[in-house]
Amino acid sequence: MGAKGALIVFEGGDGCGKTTQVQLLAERLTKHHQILLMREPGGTDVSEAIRAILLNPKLSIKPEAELLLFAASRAQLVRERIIPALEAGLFVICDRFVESTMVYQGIARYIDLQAVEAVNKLALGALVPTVTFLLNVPCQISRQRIVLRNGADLGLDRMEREDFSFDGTIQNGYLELAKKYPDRMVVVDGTPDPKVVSDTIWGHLKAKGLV
Ligand code: T5A
Repeated sequence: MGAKGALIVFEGGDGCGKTTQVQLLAERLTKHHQILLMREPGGTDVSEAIRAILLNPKLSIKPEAELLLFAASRAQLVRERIIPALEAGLFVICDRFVESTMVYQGIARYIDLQAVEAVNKLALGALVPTVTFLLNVPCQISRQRIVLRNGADLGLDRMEREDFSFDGTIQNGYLELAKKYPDRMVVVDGTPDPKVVSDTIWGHLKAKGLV
C-alpha cells in the first residue's frame, strides 16, 4: 500500500445508508485528498458485467457460484483499480467489500466461513482495508427507507428479494463480525440524520489520524 493511501469501506444491510455516507465523506475528503469512489460488486468493466449477473432477479444462482462471482468481481477491482490508486496515495472509499461476502454468503447462505475467508483472501491478496465502518440500522428501518426510495412496488434486486435481507439475519451477522474484528471494524449508529452520521464517521477518521 502507498504511504499516504487509505482504503475506507462502508458496510451494512441493504438500505442502511452506505451510498449516502460514501457521498458525504467524499465531499469532505476531496477538499484535502485525491479520492476514488468504488462500489461492490462493480467498479471495472468486468466487475460491472458480473454485477449485472449477480443482481438479475430472473437468474437462480447457486450459493457457491454466487460466492465465486462476488470474489471474481472483487479480484478484478482490487488489481485493476484499488491497488494502483492506493499506490498513487489516493483515499479509496468502497461501498461494500469483504465483510459483505462473510455476512451474505457465509452467514446468510450458510457457506462454511473458513471457505469464504479463503476465497476472500485469494481475491484480496495482501490488501487489508484501513478501516471498515458498519452502519448499524434495524432492518425494519432499512426496509422503510427502500420503500420510500423505490416506491410501493419496491423494485428489489435478486439479493434484496431474499428472505434474509430484511429479517435481521444480515444486521446480526454484521454485529457478530464486528465483535470478532474490533481492530478493523467500527460500528456506527446509522439511524440519525445523515449529516449526524457523517460527523460521527469524520470523528472516527480524525481519531485514527487519517484526516
Ligand atoms: N452482496 C454484495 C453480497 O451478497 N455479497 C458481496 O460480497 C457483496 C459485495 C448489492 C447486493 O449484493 C449483496 C449485498 C446487496 O444485497 P446494491 O445495489 O449495491 O446491492 O445494494 P446496497 O449495497 O444494499 O445499496 P442500497 O442502495 O440498497 O443501500 P445503501 O447504499 O445502504 O443506502 P442508501 O444510501 O442508498 O440509502 C437508502 C435510502 O435511505 C435514505 C437515502 O436517501 C435513500 O433513499 N437514507 C436515509 N434516510 C434517513 N436517515 C438516514 N440516515 C439515511 N441515510 C440514507
